Amino acid sequence: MQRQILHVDMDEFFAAVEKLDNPSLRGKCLLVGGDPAGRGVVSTASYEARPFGCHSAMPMSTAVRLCPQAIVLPVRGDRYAEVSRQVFEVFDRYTPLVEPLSIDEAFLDVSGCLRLFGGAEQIARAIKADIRRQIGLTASVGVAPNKFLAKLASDLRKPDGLVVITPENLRATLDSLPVRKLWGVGPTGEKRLHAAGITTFGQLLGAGAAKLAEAFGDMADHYRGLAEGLDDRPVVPDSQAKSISQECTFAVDVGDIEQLRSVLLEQVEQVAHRLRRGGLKGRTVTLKLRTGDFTTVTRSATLAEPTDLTEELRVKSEELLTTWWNKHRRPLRLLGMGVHQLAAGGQLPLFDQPARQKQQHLDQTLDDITKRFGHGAVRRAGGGDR
Ligand code: TTP
Ligand code: MG
Repeated sequence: MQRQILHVDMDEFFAAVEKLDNPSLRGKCLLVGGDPAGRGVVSTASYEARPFGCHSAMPMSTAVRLCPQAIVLPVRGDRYAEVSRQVFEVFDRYTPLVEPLSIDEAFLDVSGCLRLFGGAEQIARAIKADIRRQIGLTASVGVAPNKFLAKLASDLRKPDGLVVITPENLRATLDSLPVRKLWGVGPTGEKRLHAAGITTFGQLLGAGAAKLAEAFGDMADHYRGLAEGLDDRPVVPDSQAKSISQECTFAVDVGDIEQLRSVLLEQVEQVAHRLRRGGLKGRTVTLKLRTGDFTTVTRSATLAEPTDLTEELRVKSEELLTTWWNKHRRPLRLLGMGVHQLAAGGQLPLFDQPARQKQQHLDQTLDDITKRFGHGAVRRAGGGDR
C-alpha cells in the first residue's frame, strides 16, 4: 500500500511571528538575527527582503548592505518556541506520527488516518486552515508517497503553498528540477554533475550508468533512486519526548470517585483510540491530578509491555487513581491521563494471548463505530473489575 506523507514548513517563520506580534511590520523588509555592528548572522529574511539577495545564515552586515531599508530585529527564541508548540499541537490532532525536523518543520505520516479525514490532501488543507485560523500564520505543505518527495513538494510553491505529488504527476513535477534539490547533493556534487552535463533530475535519469558512477561513485544507485522519486525511510516520531494525553478541567471541583473514574475512562478511550489510529503503543501510563489549591501531582506506572488496548490502559490508570484517592481523598480541579514511551505498534503474538485478542477485536469494533459516527457514539460500560 502506498504511504501518504506530509511535509509542513512554516513560511519565513521568525519574520512571520514578528509580523504577527506587530502588524505594522507587515509588507516590510525584515532581517531577524544578530547585531549588524558585530558578527551577527541573519536567521530569517522576510520575503520582502529576499529579492535583494538577503537570506538565512549570511552575515547581518552584508544583508543590511544589500537591503539598507530593512528593519533589523533581534531573535526572540522563547516566543518562536511558543508558536512552534502551537503549530505542533495542530499536527498532533491529525496523527501521532509526527517527526520534527526543526522549529518550524515536520514530517507527518497520515497513511493511517485517511478515512477519518477524507484523504491526505484534505488533511493538508485542514492543517493549513487550522494554522491560519488559530495561530494567524501560513504554512507550505507537500503531500507525497514519501519523505523526500513531500519535502520537495512543500518547497515548490512557497509561501502558503500546497503541492501534491502523485504517481501520475511525478515525472512532470520532477524532471525539470535542478539536481541541487536531490537530498545530499551540495555545491561540490552539483559542480561534478554539471561538469558531466547533468543539470536536472530528468537528465540524471537519462544518463548512462558509467556517467553516473563517474559523478557519484558508490552512491550512484542511491541518487538515481532519489531522482526516480524513491525513498522508503519511515517517519520516526520523537517518541521518547512525545506522549498522547487527554485532560479535563472541571467547572466545579469533583470529589466523587465514581464520577472521576467515569471521566478517566473516557480519557483512556480517547487516548487508546489515538494510539491505535497512529499504529503506536505506549509503555508508561501517567495521571495528572490537580486539587482545588492548584497543587498538581503526577502518578506514573510502567506496563509489562507496550500496549494500545483500552482495557489494559484502563486497569492501570484506575489503579493509579484508586491508590491516590485512598490516600488523599481530595476533590480534583483537573484530571488528566496520558501514555508515554511510545513505540511503533508491530504485531501482537497471535496464538498465546486469546484474552488480548478478544480485547483487540472489541477495540477495533469500537474504533470502526467511532470512525463512522464520531466520538461519544458508543461507550464501553464503566465499572468492571476494580
Ligand atoms: P526555514 O524554514 O529554513 O526558513 P523560513 O521559515 O524563515 O523561510 P521559508 O519560508 O523559506 O521556510 O527556517 C525556519 C526558521 O529557522 C527561520 O525562520 C529561522 C531559523 N533559521 C536560522 O536561525 N538559521 C538558519 O540558517 C536557517 C536556515 C533558519
Ligand atoms: Mg520555514
